[in-house]
Amino acid sequence: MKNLLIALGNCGTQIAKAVANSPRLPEEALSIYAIDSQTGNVDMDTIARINVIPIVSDEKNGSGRNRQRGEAMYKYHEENGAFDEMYKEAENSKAPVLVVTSAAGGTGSGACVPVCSALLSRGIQVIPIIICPNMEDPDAYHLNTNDLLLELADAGIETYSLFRNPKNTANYTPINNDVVKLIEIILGKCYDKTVRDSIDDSDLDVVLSLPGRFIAVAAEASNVDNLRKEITRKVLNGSQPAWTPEDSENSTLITAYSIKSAYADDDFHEVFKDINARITKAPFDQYSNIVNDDNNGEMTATVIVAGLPRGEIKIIDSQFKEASSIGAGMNKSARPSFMTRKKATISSDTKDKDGDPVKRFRWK
Ligand SMILES: Nc1nc2c(ncn2[C@@H]2O[C@H](COP(=O)(O)OP(=O)(O)OP(=O)(O)O)[C@@H](O)[C@H]2O)c(=O)[nH]1
Ligand SMILES: [Mg+2]
Repeated sequence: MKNLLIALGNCGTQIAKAVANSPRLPEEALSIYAIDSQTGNVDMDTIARINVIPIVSDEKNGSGRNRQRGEAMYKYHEENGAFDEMYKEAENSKAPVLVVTSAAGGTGSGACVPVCSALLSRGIQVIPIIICPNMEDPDAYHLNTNDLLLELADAGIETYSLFRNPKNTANYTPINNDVVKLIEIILGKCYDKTVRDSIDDSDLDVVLSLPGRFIAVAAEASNVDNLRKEITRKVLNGSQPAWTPEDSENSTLITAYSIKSAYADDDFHEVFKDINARITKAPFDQYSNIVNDDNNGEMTATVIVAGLPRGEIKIIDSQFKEASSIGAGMNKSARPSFMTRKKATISSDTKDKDGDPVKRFRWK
């Protein structure tokens, strides 16, 4: 059985492309759908691997960063059957189905809740991976983000993952690769078989069923000390929000650690000791995958911490200071009634060449 990833909007589509390049996530293991209101993001390579569903709707491509419009476009195409095949595939996929999108835009952020709800209503476990704006991004990004998180909670999403975009750069390659890593880890593609402690699908099922936010990171280095520093840096200061010692006191956490090195059973404690020091109350449960393998001198480690609180959001002052209107201080003058007899209407009776009505979506 395959896993399924549904990518939304521009950000989602870029991440889908990075996922498509992962040797750990080949076509036989993972089906990928990308849904966006722009088709310019898609090249021939992408089309070969990714099922692209355009939700272009009218002459105004995109959503104008308007979540309601993103949602309306998704629902319109849903009603017309555009996602029937994807939903069928989701029903026959290995759980969980992953949905990846930025929170800040219109198309992906607006489509995310209807996609998740459609899957949940079919009894499918769905985990959203949400790319949040950084704290310096414009208010409109944060308004969209906050609305999305609230609506996901209302829709019944319990387990989820959040990333925070970097400041002062639009180079998304590193963070997109971090998302790819998370996907590899949570789909169980980083755990080699071993006769020692191991993490299997049912262990992952427990970890990913724990309500709350989870993080998943991977690191590699050529010695224990560097591996410890690198994995600790990625957990505490990486693209996924970390947690405070108080958060760990107040949360029921489950952890899953993996290590592959020549002396993995000896290195295990050392590599994760700084991360463990941040978990002040012992986790409810802990899984580990320990592989003794020389691995050509490279050492690799992964961490999942599940059950975390959401973390910081930016509260936006909703008192907008509107500019005075173009007609401020003016009154409408009267005019002869014959001039208002004609009113603008939107006709919906366009026909195609066979005489069938053309259904057109219009944003009013
Ligand atoms: N991590 C990451 N963030 C991205 C990427 N592309 C855009 N973003 C961020 O995503 C947010 C904008 O969302 P988009 O995904 O472009 O929006 P959309 O879903 O296409 O919606 P529209 O507003 O209709 O274009 C901003 O915060 C960008 O910084 C990407 O490839 N990776
Ligand atoms: Mg877009």
